[in-house]
Amino acid sequence: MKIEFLKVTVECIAGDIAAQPDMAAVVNAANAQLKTGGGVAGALHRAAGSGLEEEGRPLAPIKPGQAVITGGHNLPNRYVIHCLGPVYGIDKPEDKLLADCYKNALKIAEEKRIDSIAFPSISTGAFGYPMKDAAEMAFKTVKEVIPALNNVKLIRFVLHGSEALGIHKEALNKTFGG
Ligand code: AR6
Repeated sequence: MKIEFLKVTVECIAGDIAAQPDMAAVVNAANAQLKTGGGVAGALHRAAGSGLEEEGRPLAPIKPGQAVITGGHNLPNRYVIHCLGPVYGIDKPEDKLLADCYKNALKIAEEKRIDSIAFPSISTGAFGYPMKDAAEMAFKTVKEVIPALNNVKLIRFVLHGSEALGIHKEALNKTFGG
């Protein structure tokens, strides 16, 4: 499912964030140390190889809401933008910190003249953020940022499974529809 808003396409698909060869950048749901982990971080680091962790080491630690950029190493993408999402119930205010992840990632993408960027659903796995709330915050933030974008033309959300896709489709409609 996709929508177009001010010449920027926002789409949701089910899939694997580590298998998006048509995207210039993919976003990592990182840990503060920019090391491999479970979920998204595990998938990206496995596919990228050890060079991703090596490049991340001098950039760590990062804070909740922050984003940093590295190369894609063995991934099919030129860049990885690493965001540290808030741990739900611990890093507060969660909604602002989650919005900061999307804002800061898109800001970096814009600065690097990246035209296509794929996000996972940050914080909704190990970090426990309820997915419906996270999806609504993600799209609200994207909608706010789009008017300032000149280079980014495609923003893709890559969701793990059909339930996650359904939640995101509904939130996308709610945010951009009507
Ligand atoms: N592609 C797309 N989405 C995925 C994939 C994948 N390959 N794998 C999982 N998801 P998480 P967080 C979904 O835990 O909550 C890590 O271990 C998953 O179902 O990756 O921000 C790090 O090291 C969920 O909806 O990220 C950190 O310590 C969403 O992606 C911590 O976990 C995010 O799940 C970050 O936790």
